Amino acid sequence: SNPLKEPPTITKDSITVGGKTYKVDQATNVTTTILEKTTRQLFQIPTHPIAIIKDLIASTFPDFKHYQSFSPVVTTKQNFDDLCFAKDHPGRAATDTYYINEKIMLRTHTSAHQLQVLTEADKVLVTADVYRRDEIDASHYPVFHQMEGAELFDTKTAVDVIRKQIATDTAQHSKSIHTTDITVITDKNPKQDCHDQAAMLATADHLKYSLNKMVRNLFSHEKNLTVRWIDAQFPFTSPSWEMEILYKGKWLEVLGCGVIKQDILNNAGKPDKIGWAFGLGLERLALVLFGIPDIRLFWSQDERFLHQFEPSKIQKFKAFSKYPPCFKDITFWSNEDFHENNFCEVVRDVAGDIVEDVRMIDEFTHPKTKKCSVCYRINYRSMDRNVTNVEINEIQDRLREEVVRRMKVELR
Ligand code: FA5
Ligand code: MG
Repeated sequence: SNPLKEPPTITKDSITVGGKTYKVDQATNVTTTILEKTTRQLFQIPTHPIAIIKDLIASTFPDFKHYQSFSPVVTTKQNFDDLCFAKDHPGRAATDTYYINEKIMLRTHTSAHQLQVLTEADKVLVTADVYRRDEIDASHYPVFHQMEGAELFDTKTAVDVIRKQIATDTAQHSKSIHTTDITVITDKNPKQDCHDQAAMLATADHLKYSLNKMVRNLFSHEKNLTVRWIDAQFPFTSPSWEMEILYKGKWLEVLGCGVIKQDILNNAGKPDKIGWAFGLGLERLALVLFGIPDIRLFWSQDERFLHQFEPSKIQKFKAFSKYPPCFKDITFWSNEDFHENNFCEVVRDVAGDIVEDVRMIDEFTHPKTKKCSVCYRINYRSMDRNVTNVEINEIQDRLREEVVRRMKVELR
């Protein structure tokens, strides 16, 4: 049996998830609603859009070792320290990350497994569910899916090997792609001191070449595909980029990538190698390729969603009836500890996937008391069933109680 499929439990002293038990402490902020998501494994359901995209991408990296069964529970060392995150990096904040305890957390990216898989192989893919505390709307959900890829070359022969490979490969692939993939190194996006310039540039070319080919394959129905490379920053790569694709007139960020920090390869026992890595968001691609209007739909257990897709095939999503929205406002005096992500967490715990959107609609500071008042508008709407007014009023009442109890704010 798969321990990841066992239902998680939270008690006063401990959390059990993936068949293992962890002590809770003052850093614990993970909730049952979130832990329950760890058992769903959407990318393992062959007819699920997330799995379909994953399989299509993996097919463009045929000889890569694909890891798909890592537990989402990792150490802060794996998720941050091993990847050269500074001790005060904002990604570590409790407002952004789900902690099981001070040292144990839910991974925020698939890069958490980079060091381990690079010790085992030179061409790797990792697909997994990742967890981030965030706002609530049609394109944000606290759980989403990433695919990580990395490839290493012998530093001494990298230039020759890469040039030859790109030349043979280009001769076999003719489909057009418009891309700005000339690598320009700047002070803001520097070469690592330890790297040979020519080996680094060849690695960067191979990275961009491989990823251009991957999106070209994914968007094979688009006659003209336009891709651009934007300078980016990650603690674990340098230089670094983000790939954006022009889709229906808008630039869509698909992935982050770069030349792997040499410290990581040294720690993986591979000091004589140079390599690239990327991390991409599977939902971002699935939303546009399948035309899915709301990120919550990926989590729907409704057959009208799950039964419309076929393995390895991209097809447009057919909407089933859309139910009417129901707006409710909540207004309270905020306090110094207030953070929007904490508020959204309470909303999600009380109401679950019935919430489509949470938006601040008013904020003011009382001129005399200097107290700050905020008003949030919550849009309740189910994607797959009718919700009665009575039910929503009950949820809103419970939300009002929970916000006071958990956030110590004063309702108005
Ligand atoms: C990262 O997570 C890096 N680990 C990526 C990386 C890997 C860089 C290896 C270099 C080398 P970022 O936070 O930008 O970076 O997320 C990567 C991708 O995940 C984004 O481009 C986007 O496609 C997707 N993504 C990020 N946040 C969300 C979200 N809230 N919902 C859906 N997709 C998201
Ligand atoms: Mg990004």
